[in-house]
Parts: sequence; structure tokens; C-alpha cells
Amino acid sequence: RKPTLALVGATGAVGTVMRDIISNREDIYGEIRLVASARSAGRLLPVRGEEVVVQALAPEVFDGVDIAIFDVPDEVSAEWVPVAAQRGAIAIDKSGTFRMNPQVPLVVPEVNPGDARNRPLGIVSTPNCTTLSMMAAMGALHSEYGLRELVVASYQAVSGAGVAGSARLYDEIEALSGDRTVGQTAGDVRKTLQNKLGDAESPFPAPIAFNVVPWAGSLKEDGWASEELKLRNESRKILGIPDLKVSATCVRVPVVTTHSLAVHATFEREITVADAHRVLEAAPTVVLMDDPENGVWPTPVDVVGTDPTYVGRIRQALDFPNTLDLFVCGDNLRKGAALNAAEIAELIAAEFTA
Ligand code: 2RA
Repeated sequence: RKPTLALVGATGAVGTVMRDIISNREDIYGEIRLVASARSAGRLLPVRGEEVVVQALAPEVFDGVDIAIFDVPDEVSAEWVPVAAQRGAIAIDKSGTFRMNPQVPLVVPEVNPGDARNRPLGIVSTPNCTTLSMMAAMGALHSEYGLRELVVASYQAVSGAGVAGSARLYDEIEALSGDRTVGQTAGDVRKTLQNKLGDAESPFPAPIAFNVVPWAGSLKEDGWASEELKLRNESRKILGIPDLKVSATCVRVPVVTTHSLAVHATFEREITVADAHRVLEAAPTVVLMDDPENGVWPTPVDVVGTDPTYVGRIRQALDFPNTLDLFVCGDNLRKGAALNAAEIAELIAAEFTA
């Protein structure tokens, strides 16, 4: 039978992309319920070409639901994912709440699809978008060459911080445009933003237009940002390498959507650029864009709105044997969030129709 699907957080940045993705992939669901906070209840939103009334989050909305995809803040997931599971739905959760719980699989369908079947709590987690941006590529390389170490710098888009993140970048760019002297003196960008935008709240701890901000997420021990620790812990769990060495620096950049990562990856075995090309060309969800002589490499503006993981700038590290340096781009709202959750839902939906 066709499973009933609930999309929880249907009105957010990821929820909007999720409705689009579900509407454009194979139609495998019976009913689709849209769920959001009480504030959005009653709104009509399109999915599969039909307008559907948004329902307020409540225990009863999960009655009769087979699969519930959650894209809501951590604290909302902590409260409501167990409610959905208890009411019989298999919950696919995008938040950070359950990802590192040993009883909850953390799944990237290209890398560890089998893990989705082992879900004693009825919960499957989907990774953070920063981790996801490189997982299809790193999983493919790991399966042949054995990954040992990752040193990563991220270039994260503002929509990773939701609708408010994109809105803030557009507001700042508008406020700064027109004055061709701004950005040339320390403090002038902050001053102009203060004059034009006043005390309007920003999701970022520093101006994001005309800037890069070496901070993403919340403060954790010893000065680490939560995004950096997620990259480490989640990569280990997804790839099944508990002792994978990972060090990351996460940076927010003035890009609307699509995260990029500069990756320094060390393998058990010697690996050449040609080896990496062969493996990545064969990986169905990876697009190789690596022809530096002709200026071919991925950038966010060429990648945004598409599904694959794009890889370029692959180089054999000069001073590090068994190590490659490469650059990865992935749409943080699609593969980084909604698409991965939709793909997990499809794995689970297949159990209903099998
Ligand atoms: C960000 N990775 O980019 C986060 C979103 N979960 O802010």
C-alpha cells in the first residue's frame, strides 16, 4: 500500500524545498499531511500540484501516518519526534537531537542505506547539511581507498540559518549597495548597517555582506563551534569509521544557498587524481567538474537548485602521501537537507510497498 507521509516544518526554508522535491519525484505516497506551528495552521500550501491545508503540530496529526519527516529546531524535534514514533510513524529527523544516539541510525542513502532498517526507536536521523555536502563523494572514495583523516574548511551559505539567514544577506546587500567607498575602512560596513538597518536582529554574529565570518553554530568546549564538531562526529558515524581523524573550521560566506568545502583527505592507500576521477565519475550522485586548464570547477552559483554533489580542484597533496585536496559544492537545502530526507523516506516507503 502507499504510505501516508507527514511533513513537519512544512513552511520553513527546508520545508518549502521539501514540498517541491516530493512533488517532482516519483509519487509513492498516499495522503501527504503538512504540519507546522500553530501560527501557520490553516495556510494553504502546494504539494503534488494540490493546495493542502497546513495542520497545527499536535499528537493527533500523526494518527495514521506511516512516515513523518521533521525539519524543525532541535527542541521541537526533542519533544515531537518521540510523539510521532509512539503513534506509529517512522520519524525521519533533520535536527541534531538524535543524530549521535546509538539507537538512531544516521543515514546517507548513497553511503549507508542498510542502516535505515535498524531503527529500534522508530527514528532515523539525517545529517547536518555541512556534513552532507561532502558525504556522497567521501563515501565513494572511502569505499575503495579507506579514509583515515579529514581536514576541512567550510564555506557555508546563509540559508543554512533558515529563511532569516537569506533575508539578512539580502537586507545587508541592499543597505550597502550604491556607496562605492564602503568596505574600505575598518568598521564602515558595521556603521552603514547600523544606520540603515538599526538594531534589526541578525542570525549571524558579524556582518555577512562584504565579509566572511569564521563562525557557524553555537559555542562548544575549548572554542569549537557546534558545526565543526558535527562534521567530525557525523562523518565518523555515517562512514562507520569511529577513529576517523577530523578537524574542521566552519566559515559563513555571503552565498545564498550551496555549501562548499575545501577537503584535505588522507587514505590508507596511495590514491592519484586519476583514481579519484575514476571513482567519482562512477558515483551516480556525484558530478565531477575538474578541468582546471579550462577553468572548470564547481561554484555555488552554478550548483544551487540541483541535486548532486559536485567535486573539482582535485590535487594530490604535494607534501602528504596518500592525501588528496579537493573542493566540494552541494545545495544545502536539497541534498544537504530536504533531498536526503526524501531519499531516506523512499527507502522506508519501499518497505510498505514490497
Ligand atoms: C548551517 N549547517 O549551515 C547549518 C544548518 N543546519 O547553519
